[in-house]
Amino acid sequence: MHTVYLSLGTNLGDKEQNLLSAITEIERRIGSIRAQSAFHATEPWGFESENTFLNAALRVETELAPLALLKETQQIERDMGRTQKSVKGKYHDRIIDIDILLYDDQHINTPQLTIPHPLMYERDFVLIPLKEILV
Ligand code: PH2
Ligand code: MG
Ligand code: MG
Repeated sequence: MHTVYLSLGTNLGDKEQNLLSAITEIERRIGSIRAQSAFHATEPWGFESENTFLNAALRVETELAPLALLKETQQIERDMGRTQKSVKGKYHDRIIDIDILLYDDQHINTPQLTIPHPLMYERDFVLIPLKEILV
């Protein structure tokens, strides 16, 4: 069993419902949620938008290997209606974003996946929820 920390973010539609739906799908398809932060209203970071965010962090126990976990989080994003992906630091408004922050104490550097998440230490919208649940 592996311990992973995920960051969730949304700035379109019913944001609270988007986080709740993502959490339900994560529990169903990825593993047991061991801890959940509060939902934090945050300003867009790294791009301009009139749509503010709701962000949260989760600690999850999963059997999935890192790339299988990535596939599952991306599938949940698509199933919830996300279309555009961020490319080269160009961000877009989104229904849901699920990012893998930490996977046990592993360091992973592949073209598809970098863990720990390379920008997490620069982002208060990640660090503040994460701090609530980090053990
Ligand atoms: N996600 C981004 C870029 N900027 N800003 C906030 N407040 N919350 C996010 O989740 C977020 C962001 C890229 O995924
Ligand atoms: Mg992201
Ligand atoms: Mg993402």
